[in-house]
Amino acid sequence: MVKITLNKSTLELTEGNITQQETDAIVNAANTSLLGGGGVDGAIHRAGGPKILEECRKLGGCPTGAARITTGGNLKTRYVIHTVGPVYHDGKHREAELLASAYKNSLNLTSRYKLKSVAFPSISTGAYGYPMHDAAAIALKTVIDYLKTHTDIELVRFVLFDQKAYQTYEKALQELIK
Ligand code: AR6
Repeated sequence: MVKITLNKSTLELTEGNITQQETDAIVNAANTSLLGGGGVDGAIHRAGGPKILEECRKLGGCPTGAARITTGGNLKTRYVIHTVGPVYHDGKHREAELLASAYKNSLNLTSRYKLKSVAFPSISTGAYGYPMHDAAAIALKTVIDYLKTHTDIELVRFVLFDQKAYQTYEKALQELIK
């Protein structure tokens, strides 16, 4: 596990499963329908039970780069923040801007709900095909910039699903803070 301090907040990288996190909120890498899917999305709905989908249905979808919030259902977290990352084409379709937006809007919701801790998966790097190192640099930079200018969130944790993802984030973080 890697931990760095920014102002009074902690940014953490850990290898693990997002559905097991006890942070106030966890973030879901959803699609624009908000009606479920595979990957992290499937795992969250399976572990969290039907209440999450029930609330999602009432939201009427979510544009790419935006974020919405629901109950955490049966999960250990109070809230699930659903955000939609971009599908990666060639890097020339506003992918970087939309990915940063997905993180920024999720952090804005965390603040608006006065939550102290939030856990993110590596958005867009599975089914949506975003190259992991580029995505990690954008994710980390967006969170670091946010924590430098907002002091309300005490902990932002990245939960990376395997060792390779973890090591890629660790390298991207070193490059950003050196
Ligand atoms: N905990 C943490 N990370 C995970 C977990 C987990 N339980 N499961 C997978 N990952 P993906 P996307 C990692 O495909 O690329 C869905 O069908 C995974 O290894 O879940 O944003 C949605 O409905 C990868 O690095 O999300 C959308 O249609 C990362 O999480 C679409 O996939 C993201 O992979 C979204 O695609």
